[in-house]
Amino acid sequence: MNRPETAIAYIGLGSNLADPASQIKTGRTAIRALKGIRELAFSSLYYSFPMGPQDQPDYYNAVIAVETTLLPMVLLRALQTIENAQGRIRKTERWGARTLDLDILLYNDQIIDLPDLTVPHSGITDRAFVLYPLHEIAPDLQVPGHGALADLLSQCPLAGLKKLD
Ligand code: ROI
Repeated sequence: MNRPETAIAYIGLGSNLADPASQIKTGRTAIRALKGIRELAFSSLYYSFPMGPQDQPDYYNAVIAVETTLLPMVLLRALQTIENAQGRIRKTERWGARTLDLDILLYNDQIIDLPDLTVPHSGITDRAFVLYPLHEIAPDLQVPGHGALADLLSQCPLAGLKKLD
């Protein structure tokens, strides 16, 4: 049988509820356990103040790089299943607290614009908690439509982001 084509995807992990550091760890384990996914790299854990509404706990964030045979929408649904398994409750409020948020940041050099999925993720250009962990594991990346990751990072203040390990 032919080997299925693989892609390299970067996934952002974020949590600010119910022991965020262990939510991220459990999320990583669940991603690694998915069929059709192999972990290539995992960033340090980062701590940051909430972006958006301030009346919520601080966040922990990380980024994982994977090699995958899953197509983008299949990957998205698999990640949503993991979010739900970790008690994610989707509220009507935008930008509220969450036990686990998994975002596809990049999928090869693809630009995807679907109702449920935008790649590169919109936060990639100006969110320190996305850019810094991503740059840690992939310093030479080009972000389709936005140029070199290193240039985006150099324009993005740390804004209180702290690397934890
Ligand atoms: N703020 C931080 N610091 N980290 C996040 O992962 C994060 N995720 C979000 C919003 C609510 C926008 N703020 C965040 O979805």
